Amino acid sequence: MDSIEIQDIMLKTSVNGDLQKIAEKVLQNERISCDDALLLYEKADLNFVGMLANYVKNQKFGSSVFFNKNIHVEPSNVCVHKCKFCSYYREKEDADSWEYTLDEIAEKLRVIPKEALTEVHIVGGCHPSRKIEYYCSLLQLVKQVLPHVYIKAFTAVEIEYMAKLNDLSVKEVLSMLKDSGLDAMPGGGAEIFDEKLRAEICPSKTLSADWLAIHKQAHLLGIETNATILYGHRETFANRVDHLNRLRTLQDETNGFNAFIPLKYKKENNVLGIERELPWTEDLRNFSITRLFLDNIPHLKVYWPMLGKDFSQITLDYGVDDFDGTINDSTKIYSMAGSVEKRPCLTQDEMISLIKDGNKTPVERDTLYHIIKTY
Ligand code: V47
Ligand code: SF4
Repeated sequence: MDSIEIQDIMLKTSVNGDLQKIAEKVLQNERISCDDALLLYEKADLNFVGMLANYVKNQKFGSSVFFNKNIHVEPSNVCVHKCKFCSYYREKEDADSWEYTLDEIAEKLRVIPKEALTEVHIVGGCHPSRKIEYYCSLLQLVKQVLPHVYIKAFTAVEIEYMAKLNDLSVKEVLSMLKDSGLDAMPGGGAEIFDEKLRAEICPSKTLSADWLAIHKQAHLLGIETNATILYGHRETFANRVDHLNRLRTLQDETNGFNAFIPLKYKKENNVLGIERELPWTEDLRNFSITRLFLDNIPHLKVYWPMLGKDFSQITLDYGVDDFDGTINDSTKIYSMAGSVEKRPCLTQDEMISLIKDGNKTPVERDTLYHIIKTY
């Protein structure tokens, strides 16, 4: 559908003149404001934002949907922070804590066929006694065993903790990790930037301004990163818009974010005490509005282990262009919080079929979004 046809449908169906004006902005490629985004969250129905988000996604990428072949390595679930929404962290003494040695990780990596992946994603808890040498050696090890892969590793929260524990600056930590093989950083730890709410749900965690400063420093060093939002807990629509706006503002400055990943709060096995998770329709609205507001972050990613394969397929009609990744049953963060997929794993063929089912074109990419192959 072109922009004139969409405008026509919007004119015939829209009940609200202000929403109509936002649609016009989007269709004319104009940036929408924070007030616009708030109005969309408060008033727009799913079809309205979905049609616009799909239009924007198609303008940018046509029918392409990107995917990559990756595994997650989670070196330890021991963490000094005790975020209230987290179902993953453990004390060292807990029976179900783990602390993989480099040899144990090497063993897992050595059995993976080379062609099965192009990315290793590494995140874990902020471990109180693992020094930076462990993490540098881990990166070197991955590159030694799988020299062809990109490594996307360590949230800003882990980076901040490494700096503190080793008495180094963030710049020094990032430089050491980059020299050891770090290619990109994931977007975790952003949670919600509103300071008051952040202090309630993750009181000891990296401050919002520091999370942003660490990503800015990474961008300045040439390390591309992702960004996330944790939504569906106690946040207001205004909190979501504020979060997106802080990211959009930083991206205007550095252009270092590749992808944005909305992470839906899952309620199992954590102490936040939210009784009802958001309905699926709100997830779709959130993906759509995010696509409309974040006009400068190219990729909008659905993290399917959390939302499930089938639902994730639907998000591809609501602004999402990136279907992360084959995973190979290698992450526990979400299964411990009650995610839809208990043992997340997709073969390349399954991934391709899932994308093709929705009438889209699967495009395999690497971590930095270089195209590997179109199917
Ligand atoms: O920061 C923790 C979230 C994040 C829960 O950059 C929860 O490519 C929902 O950031 N319910 C870590 N979410 C995971 C992450 C990520 C995942 C996939 C891809 C990328 C990427 C990044 O998981 C944490 C936190 O926001 N989280 N607990 C929970 N109960
Ligand atoms: Fe630790 Fe991350 Fe869990 Fe917070 S969300 S407790 S930082 S593992």
